[in-house]
Amino acid sequence: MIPSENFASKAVREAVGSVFMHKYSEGYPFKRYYEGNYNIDDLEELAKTRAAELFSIPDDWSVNVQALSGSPANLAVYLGLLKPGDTIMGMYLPDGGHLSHGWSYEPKEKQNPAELKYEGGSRKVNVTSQFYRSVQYKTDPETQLLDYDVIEKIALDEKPKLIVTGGTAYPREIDYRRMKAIAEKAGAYYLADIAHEAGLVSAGVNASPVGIADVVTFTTHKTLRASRGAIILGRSELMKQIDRAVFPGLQGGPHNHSIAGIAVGLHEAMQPEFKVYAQQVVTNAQTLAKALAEHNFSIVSGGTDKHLVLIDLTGKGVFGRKYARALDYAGIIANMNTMPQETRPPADPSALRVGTPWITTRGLKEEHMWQIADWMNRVMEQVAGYDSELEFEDFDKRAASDKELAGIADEVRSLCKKYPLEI
Ligand code: DSN
Repeated sequence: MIPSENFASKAVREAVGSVFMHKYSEGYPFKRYYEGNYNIDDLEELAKTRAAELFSIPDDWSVNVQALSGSPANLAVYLGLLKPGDTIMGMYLPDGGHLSHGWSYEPKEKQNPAELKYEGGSRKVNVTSQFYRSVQYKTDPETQLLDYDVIEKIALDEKPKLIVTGGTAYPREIDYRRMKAIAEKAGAYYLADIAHEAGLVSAGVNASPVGIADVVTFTTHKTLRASRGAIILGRSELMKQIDRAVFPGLQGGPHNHSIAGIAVGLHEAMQPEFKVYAQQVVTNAQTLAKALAEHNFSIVSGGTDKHLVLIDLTGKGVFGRKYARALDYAGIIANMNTMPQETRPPADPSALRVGTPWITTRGLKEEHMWQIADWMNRVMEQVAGYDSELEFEDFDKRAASDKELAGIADEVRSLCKKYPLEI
């Protein structure tokens, strides 16, 4: 139930394991540095054409399918459009942003919750904070939503060269038109990173930033359910520089087998059944959020518009790290996560993140979300009874031999057997 994961079809997996893995093809279609690339040229063109069609790009936009994954895709956009030292502005990582949106921090820094701008710290853990100056916007402390007036004020004060939206744990839709207007006022490029929701956007279940933002990046293996990789869509006049940043700026030969898997996955996402799947992903996540709330779990932002649910565990006494491990012993794989107004360390944060892309691929529907919420509640009730002072290693040992958790794992296994992964 990790929201950034999915299970790709046999056809996608066969494409990734195909002979396309053997060929070097530095360059772009029909302009390669190596001979023997006729089939590779056709393959890359096919992937680009399918991406353009699926995401309905305007005539003056173009596509790059060579970036190896989401972080390299974002880095290519920065390398193509910015100079080292320019200011980028993204969402604060603990509120749900992404490392590649300029993350750095100061160890043991106490955050002032009322301060909605974050200027980073000396630990420039991501390359994007080493090469660029980074300022970040936080979510509103009350609503846990983006506050566009605050973002506008920060943008006008800081005059970033590029503003980026998107991330890994923000469960709500983003107002792309408002963000573009803010970027224009501040004189910034606007990059919409839709890695998490690309499949939902392609299916029309979530709004699309294509044609609104200047550039759109996304990974291809999350809700989009293709193979691992990334796609960059953007205004053609900018894509010239971004293409050069991908190759030769950051990479050598593209991973043609990944591009093959992407081309197959894009074809699958064009089928009517994928739209049904994408809608069910969101319906399942919304049902899960509702069912968890009925078990007195606090849901960040009160719900979800997408495929993921962020659970605030501060009222439960068992936080993300221990709860995720206990769920694992009960057959439910999720991940610990930070949350808005986070006060705990990233390695032992306050929240748990769950998602529905993979379980929906299995065929699970609303009634199963109630069952899963019930299991998650039973796990919480069980481990809330442990001594709260237990160190993680001792907690782990106790959970590993907990018969209640093992019993839930048996129930999970029998549901999974009824809904095998066989697309
Ligand atoms: N690692 C991804 C996630 O889990 O959200 C983002 O890159």
